Amino acid sequence: MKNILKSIVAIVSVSIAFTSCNNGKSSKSNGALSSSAAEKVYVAPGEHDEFYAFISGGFSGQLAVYGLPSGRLFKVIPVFSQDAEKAYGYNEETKPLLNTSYGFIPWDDAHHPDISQTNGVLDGRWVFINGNNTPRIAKVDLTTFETTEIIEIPNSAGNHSSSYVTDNTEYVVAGTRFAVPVPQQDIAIKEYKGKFKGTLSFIKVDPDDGGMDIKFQLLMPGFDYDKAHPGRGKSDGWFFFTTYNTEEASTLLEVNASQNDKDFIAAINWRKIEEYVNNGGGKMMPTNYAHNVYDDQTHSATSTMKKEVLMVDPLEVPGAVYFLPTPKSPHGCDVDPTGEYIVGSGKLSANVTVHSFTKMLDAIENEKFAGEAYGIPILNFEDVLAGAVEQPGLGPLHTEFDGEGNAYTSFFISSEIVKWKLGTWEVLDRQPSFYSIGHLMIPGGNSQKPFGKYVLGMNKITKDRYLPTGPEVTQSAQLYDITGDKMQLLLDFPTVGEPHYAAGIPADLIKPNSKKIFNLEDNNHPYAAKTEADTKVVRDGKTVHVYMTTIRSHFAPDNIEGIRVGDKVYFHVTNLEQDYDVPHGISMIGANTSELLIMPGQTETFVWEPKQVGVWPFYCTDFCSALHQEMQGYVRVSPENSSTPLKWSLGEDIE
Ligand code: K7E
Ligand code: CUA
Repeated sequence: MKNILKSIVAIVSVSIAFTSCNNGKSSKSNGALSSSAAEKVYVAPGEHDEFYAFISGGFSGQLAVYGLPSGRLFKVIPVFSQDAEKAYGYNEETKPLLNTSYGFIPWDDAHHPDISQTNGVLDGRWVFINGNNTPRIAKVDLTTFETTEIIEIPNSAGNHSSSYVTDNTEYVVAGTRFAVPVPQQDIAIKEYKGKFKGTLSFIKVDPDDGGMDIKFQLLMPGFDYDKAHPGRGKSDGWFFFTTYNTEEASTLLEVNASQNDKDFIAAINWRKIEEYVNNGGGKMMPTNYAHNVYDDQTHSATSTMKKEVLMVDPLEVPGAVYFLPTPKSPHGCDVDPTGEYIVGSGKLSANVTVHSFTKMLDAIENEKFAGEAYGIPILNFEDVLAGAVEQPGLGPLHTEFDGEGNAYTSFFISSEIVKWKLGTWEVLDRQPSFYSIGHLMIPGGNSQKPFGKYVLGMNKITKDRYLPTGPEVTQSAQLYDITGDKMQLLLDFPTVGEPHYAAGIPADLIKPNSKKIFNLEDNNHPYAAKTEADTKVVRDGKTVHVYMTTIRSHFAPDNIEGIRVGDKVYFHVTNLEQDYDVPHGISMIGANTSELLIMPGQTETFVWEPKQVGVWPFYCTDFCSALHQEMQGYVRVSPENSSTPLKWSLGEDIE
């Protein structure tokens, strides 16, 4: 009797232990693993992370730079949105980067960063990222971590299937999410079917300086082009785009665009089209788009409006465009490192569909067609299918690869990452994500050479994982170790904006090239003052140009008189420092713009329009030395009709 009682007590206490363990699963059971997990993400003070991760900021419009495995945030690179911290989009030099055919657009929705590649391997030169809302692609230079080019995409709307690069960064692509009239025109929305078109843009990248230029646009049927991935290795020369709304509905898409059993992955033989175009194919079409380029020598951007684009009708290039039927509104379109498998994640499908590139070529050669759409051949589903991962989870979105023959797919609805095997399609492991994962990223995981080691999940919801901060709680990323058979959750860390895709790369591929200063000698800014002797103030009617310098710990000049109400005063400030990590800032009372933050050797400009008579101070905003607080000056503003002479000084009184 006593023994029976003892066993019952034992069973009950064991089950209590289990219950409490399960209840705390979201955080506390991971806490139980914390000592080994903590070790794996611990980067000691002063040590560097092994990887950079560039995580898109979604509706913040920016690109944030983190270290992995620590999850530490290093920098938010302003791309599509103004950033007062760095004066991006506020100073005169960077404003032209945000110019578009709609005028100055200081915001966008940034989703998919992709690092440049050479021979299908990340080369760490640039990272490209798309702006969804006002279609654009930006390029960030990975020596300066600054946005150096933005090209607008005409005839496009909701630039979502973008900005992925080919094996040798020959092209970066931009596919339209929304079909629109091309060219734009005033027609009834119900005319959608047949009249609205979808363009896929191929932007040529200069192999030396990364300069972008739209080579051609492909005028496709009016579907929604969602995601894209270039062929790799054996399938290099092709590009794949998922589509939804092949129903061509224009209202209540949640119902009307979910009718077809299968939508398509569009397979584009871009090399064939390039050849056609190089031989004079395609038609120039009038349009209007901005091409904005930042020059490291003048430290200034210029914006050029382009007036035409080369449009290609797919029917004019036989053998270049095919449709692969893919179940139920596919979102992610991912190609494995060998280039053989094209994974289409049908959001409403029970399975993850995988197409075979080899079978696709065979089906094309043997004309195994199931029909056509607007004259474009539809390949027979069974003839291109490699296999399917059966019921792996709910709401598959995106897939990355570890280079060891495994794929990792994110499932939004069932909120998990599922690891499965290419070729056998068997599920090997699944780990929950907290909560509702969107994209995931393995460093190099969309190239021919993934670096494995970690998968980073980027989640839409965090609920109870962090300290609450009012109704808006942080978005977040989660890092998993993938070196073993089973994934292991290591770390949660908050992210900037809403993360969509990210690009990761070994730090060694970027670190040695990171710029420390800008050479003052090479500064060709038209308003640079390269020594204090060159500083001056020049009046031209109501416009005044101040050629100013900074060095620890003063401005030259620091006293200016003879400015009048109604003037437009340009402060062109050159930082004379030539030491690493010594920026200076400047801000002026009442200026309708941000401060400047000027890197060593750089010149930046802000405009001040004084409204009131008086003596007005300016100061350095960046704590630059022990005497930073002394780094200040005055501007005397006189009435509009005053005859106070224009004078300036440093270290002496203005007489
Ligand atoms: Cu799936 Cu814009 Cu790539 Cu977000 S998209 S998750
Ligand atoms: Cu210069 Cu503070």
